[in-house]
Amino acid sequence: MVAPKLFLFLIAELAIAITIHAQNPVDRQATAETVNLFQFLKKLPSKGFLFGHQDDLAYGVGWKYVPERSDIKDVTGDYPALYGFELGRIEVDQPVNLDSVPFDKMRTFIRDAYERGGIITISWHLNNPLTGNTAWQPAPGTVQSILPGGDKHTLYTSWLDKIASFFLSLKGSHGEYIPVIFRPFHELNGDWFWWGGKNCTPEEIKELYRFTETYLRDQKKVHNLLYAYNTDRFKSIQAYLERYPGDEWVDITGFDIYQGYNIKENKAFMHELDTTLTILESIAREKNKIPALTEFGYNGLPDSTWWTNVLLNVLEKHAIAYALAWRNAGYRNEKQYEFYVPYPKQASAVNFVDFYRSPRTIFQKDINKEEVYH
Ligand code: BMA
Repeated sequence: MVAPKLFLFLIAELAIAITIHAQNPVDRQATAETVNLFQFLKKLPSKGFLFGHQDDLAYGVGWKYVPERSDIKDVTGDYPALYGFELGRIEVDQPVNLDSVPFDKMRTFIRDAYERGGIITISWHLNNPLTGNTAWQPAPGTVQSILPGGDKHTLYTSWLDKIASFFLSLKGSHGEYIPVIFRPFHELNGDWFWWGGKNCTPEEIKELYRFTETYLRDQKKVHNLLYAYNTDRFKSIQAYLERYPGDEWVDITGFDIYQGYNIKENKAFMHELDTTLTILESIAREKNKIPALTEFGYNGLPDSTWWTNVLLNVLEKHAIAYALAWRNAGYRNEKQYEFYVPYPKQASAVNFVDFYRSPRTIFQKDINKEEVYH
C-alpha cells in the first residue's frame, strides 16, 4: 500500500513543479524583477485589475511636463498603477516620439513610476520600413521585406537595435533593469497598420513576431520584457488566434477596444466588452496566460456615470490583470479633442473617484515596489 501512496505523492509534487515552471515568463532568462512582475500579474485577476493610463506623467488636458503632475492624480490624489509609453520615431533617431514626448523625459518618467512600484507597458507605432511613411500607411509586401532574407531586413534589425538600447537604458536605483510589458504589433487583426490584417498573411506576422522577440532576447540580450499579444476587438477564439505566434512567445493576451462618441452606444459597448472578455478569459485560462485590456477608452467622456455604470459594471464580472486608458492629449479646438480619463471638473470626474474607491480597481497606493518586483 505504501508504494502507490508514494507514487501519488510524487505525481502531485511533479504537477506542482510543472505548474510553477509554467508560471514563468516565456523568456527563460528574464531578470528576477521581470519574473516577479510576471508572477504578480498572474495572481492579480482574482483580486482586481490595475488601472493604467498612457503618457500619464508627460501631459494632461491643459498642461505639459509639470513635474509629478498627472490628470489621474489631480482627480483622485493617487497615481495610476500602470503607465503606458510609446516608442514611435525612436527608429528614425528622433529625440521626441510621435506624440512629442522626449525619450529622455520618458526614461525619467519610467524610472520614477518604477521606483514607487508602478508598472510600465510600451507600444511602438514604428514607421513603415519599406516606404519610410508612418505606421498607418500600409504598403504591399512590407512585412515580407523585413523578414530574414528581405530587402529591408537589415534596416529593420537596425531599428530593433535602437529599441533594445532604450529597454536596456531603463535602470532602477540599484542598477537593475526595469521590467516592461512590451506589446509589439498591437491591433494586428486590423487593417490600419502596415503589420495588420490584410496587409500581410497570418504566417508572415507570426514569423515577424517570433523573429523580433528572438532578436531582442538572443542577439541584444534584452531580458527585462514581458510580451503581450494584442489584437483589436474580435468575435471568436479562432479570430483571436489567427495571428497568435504561439504559447512559447506570449506572456499576456489582450485586446484594445474603444466606445464610439455617442452615449447611446453604452449598451452596445457593454455587451461587446462583456462578450469579448469572456472569450479572452477562456483563451487565457486554456493557455495559462495573463488576460488584460491592453487599451480602452471613450473619447471626451460625456457620460457623467460612465466609469461605474458602464466600465466597472462589466469589468466587475471579469478577471483581468489590467486595463490601460489611452492618452489625454487635450483640446486641439472646441470640437477636436482627445482624452480618455477625466481632469478636475470634467463631467465624469466625480464618478471616477467612485470608480477609484471600488475594491476591484488598483491604483498606485494599493501596491508597492516590494510586492510587485521582489
Ligand atoms: C492614436 C492617437 C494619436 C497618437 C497615436 C499614437 O490613438 O492618440 O493621436 O499619435 O495613437 O500614440
